[in-house]
Amino acid sequence: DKDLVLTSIDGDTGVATITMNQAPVNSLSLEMCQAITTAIKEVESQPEIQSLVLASSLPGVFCAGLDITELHKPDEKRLTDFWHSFQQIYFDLYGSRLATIAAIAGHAPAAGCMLALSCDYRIMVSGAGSKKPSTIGLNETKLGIVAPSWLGYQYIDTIGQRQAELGLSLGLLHQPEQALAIGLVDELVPREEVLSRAQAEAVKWGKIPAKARLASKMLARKARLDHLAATRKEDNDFFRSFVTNETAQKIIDGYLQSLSKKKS
Ligand code: CO8
Repeated sequence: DKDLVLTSIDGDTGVATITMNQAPVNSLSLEMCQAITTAIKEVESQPEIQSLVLASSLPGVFCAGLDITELHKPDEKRLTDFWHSFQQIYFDLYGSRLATIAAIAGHAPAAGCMLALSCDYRIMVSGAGSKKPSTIGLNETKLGIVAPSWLGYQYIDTIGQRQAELGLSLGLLHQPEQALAIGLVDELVPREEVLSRAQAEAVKWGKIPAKARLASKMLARKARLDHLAATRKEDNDFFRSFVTNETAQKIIDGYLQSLSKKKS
């Protein structure tokens, strides 16, 4: 069995790196969500580790978002488990005691953007000189689906109400320079520097006194995390009824076909 996620720890700096490793696009299947959660928990269980980089082993993609095949003609039980495991990443990553740095060296649409938003700091590959720059954003509305409220609030809390309203309503996927301009990412660097810059940034964050750093993070995030914890089941019920609806199924079916036709 291939590892969906690879974890490494730099013995000198104490920085952990979790690398998503599911070709072709690191889409979030049930198993991928579970593997990410397991990896975060394993790192967190090591008290000497203070910071974590989230990266991708794929050259042009950070994470393509939810695995759309999970949403297509789903089995009810699996769909429930799937959404539960996606919510779990939000709890584990957005609420992590670790300082978390996203190394975004490729596309990060929808739930891929959610992974980045769940980190404390985002470093993205620059678009300069690239014919097909990577993009990041919440494109759900373009697909006729809607981001869950907790993801919408991560967006609002990060880039502010106006930019989030525009981005969510229009389903915008931002090129790197634009993502930097609206505060969706914090830094742009050339492709070959994304990982090393993220690891260096993780060293810096790891040196901040951990209790004070975590308390500050929770100041901004705890109410959101508590809200989802209190409404987790309703959120799952809403998701299932939305996705299993006939109209949504038609959209998902069409989108899957358009994705796999793209190549030919
Ligand atoms: N899920 C499953 N398979 C996917 C996905 C995905 N999200 N994305 C791509 N694939 C598949 C393609 O179908 C293709 O398969 P095949 O080789 O069999 O034809 C393969 O991966 C490679 O894809 P591409 O050729 O498109 O790869 P590129 O490197 O050219 O492009 C991109 C990479 C830019 C990531 C592109 O694949 C893309 O745009 N993917 C779709 C991204 C997207 O729209 N994701 C949204 C997912 S929905 C989501 O996350 C919503 C969260 C909230 C949902 C709430 C619901 C109620």
